[in-house]
Amino acid sequence: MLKITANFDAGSVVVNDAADPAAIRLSLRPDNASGFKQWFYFRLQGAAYQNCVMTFDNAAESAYPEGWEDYAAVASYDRRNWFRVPSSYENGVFSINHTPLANSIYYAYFEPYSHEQHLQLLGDAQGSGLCQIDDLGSTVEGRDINLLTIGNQAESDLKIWVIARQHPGETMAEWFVEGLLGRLLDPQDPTARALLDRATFYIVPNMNPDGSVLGNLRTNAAGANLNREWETPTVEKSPEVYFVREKMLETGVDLFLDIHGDESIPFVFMAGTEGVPAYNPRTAALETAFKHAFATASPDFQDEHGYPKDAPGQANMTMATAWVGNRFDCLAFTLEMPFKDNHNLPDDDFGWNGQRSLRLGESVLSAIWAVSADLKK
Ligand code: GEM
Ligand code: ZN
Repeated sequence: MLKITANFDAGSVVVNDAADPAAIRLSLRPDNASGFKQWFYFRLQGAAYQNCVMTFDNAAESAYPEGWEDYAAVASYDRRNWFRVPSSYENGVFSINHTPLANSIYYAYFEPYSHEQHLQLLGDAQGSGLCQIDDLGSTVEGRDINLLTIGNQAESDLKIWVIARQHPGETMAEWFVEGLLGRLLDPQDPTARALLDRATFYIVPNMNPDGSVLGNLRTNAAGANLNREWETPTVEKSPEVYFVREKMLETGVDLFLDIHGDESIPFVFMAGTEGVPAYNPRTAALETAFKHAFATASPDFQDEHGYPKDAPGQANMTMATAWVGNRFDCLAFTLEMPFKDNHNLPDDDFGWNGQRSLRLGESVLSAIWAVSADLKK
């Protein structure tokens, strides 16, 4: 007898019929308070050595239907090691075709990053002795909005802000922060040590802990897409943005990174602030230098594929990178990692995953170091 459940941290699926392993009929579940859907994460029990065909009948209604093209779901027996499983997208139906080798297996849209892992990340960071944890306020459901401050906070320090996972289904963003933090807090790492001599880092590892636990793709518990709240955030609808933005206005910002995942484009890429009013040749030169240094530090980064450039003055100013880059006239990027794989360096077994996100987070410190001497206005 098969059983499919999702009643756990970040679990999300609608089960229509799980009687026949060859015809398991599922649907994508919408975010708790909005229509966005694409994230799924569920447990299948009782199917050892049975060929299972799991179909999502509403995949064409997902937030990014092109995200199913050339995409494969991830699976795990132990919730630590995740691998890609045979998947296909035809006539609006996304299908997973897999024969589990044990009676308990998990399937997900991408390698999860649990709330327990998030709390452990905070604990480990504080345990380094180099990191101060501050509570900036509470989320819609009353979880803590935590800021990690790393550095001497000297008045002359560069203020480097990194936020991640405004969109909770983009779990690669928090894997990335784990990598960045691990290197930044390594007292043996020369780049980290030299950076902390001239910069204080302000890092929010998860901007959307409620949406993460709820198994949402794009919104917080109140149905807000946090990356559209940066012009007029409110404590009621988008406290996560409201309190972080308040703190930024207090500290100032010399460099800003907003870490995301992209459903459709099979590459690692960045989007800058070319469309904001304050954009100028200095920022343009810094963007070029940063991306060159990043591509040198990590063969997983590239600048050929990505989002279309915004026309001058046409940026969406409700987005974090646009609002911060403009308000502080600073270098600011949205960094995107793929739900699929990096086609420049494909891995057929794992695709893009947590560990590659973590290593990219380590590498970004080299790019920050490369431009750090030129960041002060
Ligand atoms: C984007 S992130 C910002 C996109 N920026 C530009 N210049 N197009 C969003 O918020 O919709 C995609 C994502 O969520 O990762
Ligand atoms: Zn995003």
